[in-house]
This record gives sequence, C-alpha cells and structure tokens, in this order.
Amino acid sequence: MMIDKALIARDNAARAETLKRDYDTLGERLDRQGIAIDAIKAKVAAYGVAIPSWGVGTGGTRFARFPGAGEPRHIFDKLEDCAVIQQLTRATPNVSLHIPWDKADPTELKAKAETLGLGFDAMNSNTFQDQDGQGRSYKFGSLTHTDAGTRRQAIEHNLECIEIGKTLGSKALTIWIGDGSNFPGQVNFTRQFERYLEATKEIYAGLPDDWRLFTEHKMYEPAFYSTVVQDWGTNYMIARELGDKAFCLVDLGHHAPNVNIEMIVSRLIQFGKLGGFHFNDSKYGDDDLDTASIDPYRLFLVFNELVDAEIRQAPGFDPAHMLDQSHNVTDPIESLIVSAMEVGRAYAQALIVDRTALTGFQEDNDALMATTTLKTAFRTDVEPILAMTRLESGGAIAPVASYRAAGYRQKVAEIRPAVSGAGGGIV
Ligand code: LRH
Ligand code: MN
Ligand code: MN
Repeated sequence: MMIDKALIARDNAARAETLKRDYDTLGERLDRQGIAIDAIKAKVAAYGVAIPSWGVGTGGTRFARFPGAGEPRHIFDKLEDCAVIQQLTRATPNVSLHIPWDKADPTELKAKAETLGLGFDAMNSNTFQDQDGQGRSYKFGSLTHTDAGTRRQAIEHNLECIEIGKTLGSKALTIWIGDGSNFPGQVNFTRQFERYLEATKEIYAGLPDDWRLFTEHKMYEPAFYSTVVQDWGTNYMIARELGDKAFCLVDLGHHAPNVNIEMIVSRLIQFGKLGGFHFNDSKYGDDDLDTASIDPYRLFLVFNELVDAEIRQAPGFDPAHMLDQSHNVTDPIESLIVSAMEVGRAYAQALIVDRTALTGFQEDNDALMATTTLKTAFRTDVEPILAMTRLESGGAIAPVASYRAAGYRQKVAEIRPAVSGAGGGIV
C-alpha cells in the first residue's frame, strides 16, 4: 500500500458519522422516488475508470511545461502514483499504457502492477512522434505515409504494442494518429485514407481473438488543415471496414465545440461500434482539462446514454472507460482522483434518472418534463453514495484530504530528482 492504511482509517473515522447521516438522508429521498440507494451503491462500487499512465506526469501544453515536485521518473514510478489513486478512490483498478513512453520489460511491468494491485487497460501506440534512433520519420505521416517503409515501421510498432500487451494481460489496442495535412492540396484525401485502411487491416490481422481494436478520432491537431480520422463518421467507417473486433473510441476533447457528443455515443451504441472513452473536458479544443471541470452536465448526458444502453442490454455494449487528461497547474494525482470521482458521479446521477417517467414524457412530447426529469437526477447530490462506496471498499471518504495529509508528494520528491521544464511541452 502506498499510503499508510492507518492514516486513511483515522481520516475516515473522523468523517464516518456525518457520512452515514448524509447517506441515510439521501437514501430516504431516493426511496420516495422508488429507488433503492444500496442498489445504486452496488453499481457504483463495481464501476471503474482506467488511469492513463501519461496523466500522472505534468503534461503541460505545446508551449511550456512546468514540472512539479516528485514527478515520476519512469513507468514504475507512474504505476506507484496510479496505485495511490486506486488506493484512495477504489475506482481506478487499471492503467492504460503508452508505448514507447512506458516501454520496460513486460514481465517486470506485470509483476510490479500485481504487487500494487493494478491491472492494464488498453495499450496505446505512438506514431505521432519520432523516437531517438527510429529509422524513418513521421513528419509526413505514419500509417498513411506515402512511403511504404514508413507505413511498415508504424504497423510493426502497433504489432509490438499488441505483443507487450499480451504479456501484461491487456485486451485492447488504441490507435490514434496525427496524420493529415496542413495545406489544401498537400494530400489526396482518398489515397491517404486507402493507405490508412490498408495499414490498419494489417494491425487488425495481428490482433488476438479476445482483443479489441479501438480507433480514436480527433478533429484536428497536429494536422491543421485535414486529419485522416477526423470524426466519428470516418471512425465508424474504419470500424466497419476492419471487422467485429474494431470499435470507435470517443475522446471527449476531440470534437468541435458544441458538438452533441452524447448523440454520437448513442449512434455508436445503436450500431454496435462504441469501443470506449477518453474522458476529459475542454472549453475550446483538445484542451485535456480535468473531467467535468467545465461541463459536468455534458458528462452526465453521456452517462445517461450509457445507462440507457446498460438497462436495455444493448447487444455487444461493453465500452472501455479511461481518462485522458493533461495537468498544467495541479498535482496530477489530485486531478486524476477528482476526475475519477466525477466520472463515478455522472454514472450515479444517470442511474437515478426516473426512466419510466422519462419515457412517458417522451411519448407524450412533454419536452419540459422530460428535460426536468434529467435535471432532477443531475441536481441530486450523490456524493454520499460515492463516499460510502469508497469507505466500504477500503478507500478514503475524502481522497484528496487523505492524500494531502499523507504527504505522499513530499515523500516522493525526496527520492525523485527535480526535472527541468526547459525544452517545451509534451503531449
Ligand atoms: C491525442 C490523444 C490520444 C493520445 C493521447 C496522448 O490527442 O488524445 O489519445 O494517445 O492524446
Ligand atoms: Mn485521447
Ligand atoms: Mn487528445
């Protein structure tokens, strides 16, 4: 355990009585609505969202990076930080790795994760940066490059990610590429997409039977005129072209402002192609802000679609839930703790929507009451459910407070040398 269990127990003891009262009060209120609070709590307890390994470091922006004290030096430190988040929240049992950022002996990685009680979610490949000693450059693309040798290198890299993931017990590969163009006329859209499909089919062919392939769309950046996998439409075509193991990954930050993401989610569910999420928030573009820090209602509306699908047991519905955020001004562990809790909150709120009433209002075209039904659930403070879940599963009632009281960051800062922010930002 990364944080002293006795400290968490002490902290919890000081808060347990108030929590119990708040939980009972909420339970009474939900009971009047015909909802059993313990059933909601059980669902929330079974819910988890994966931590992105790259999220525990200070990501920064394209312009600057201001490292904090005690930053993880390598993937083993990152895993320890992830274990802290899991210990306190009990909602983040898995880590999503990014290769080659997290490259290490897979057997050692697995052993380390096991001792920390962590598992692995989707593997992420990286052909959007050049690595030291790499044969060919991705400056003009990777899986869609005009040069067959560069495409081959990118394919091999993805196959290597699968190999590493097999040892780790991962069951999915996520591909996001930055390929596109910066000038009208720079590329032939059709030929570029043909090359994408051809290359991705080779990766798909290397996928074990029990694995899934997630392709992630993003409207723009780093290619600013056109991006190959720019939206869910193209993404859906890819998943259809590749086959039954191919699904679309929705990163909330990868859409134009005001796009109705919850409807995209609904469409992908309806046609059996929703693979999973990268949760974060944004105001302008791919800001990678903390989940629900800007628009918690949108996150709730996404979860409203997920719960709807869960209840009607939509065929093949089993999305992967992951965070993907970059932290510039906060302690990444604290941000990830809060974001994990926000995702759980959106889930709990969506679970208490009165769906029978909602359907009735929809059938009667009572727009006002339909939307009020959603708002009623969204406005309900479900924190006692989340906190009780954490308490009962050995986590902290107030994770950030316990984290601060434990002085974890100060402790690791003594072991981990300070890093310089010079040299600009990373993704
Ligand atoms: C691209 C992205 C993708 C990458 C991650 C670092 O913007 O969302 O998921 O793998 O950021
Ligand atoms: Mn992402
Ligand atoms: Mn992104």
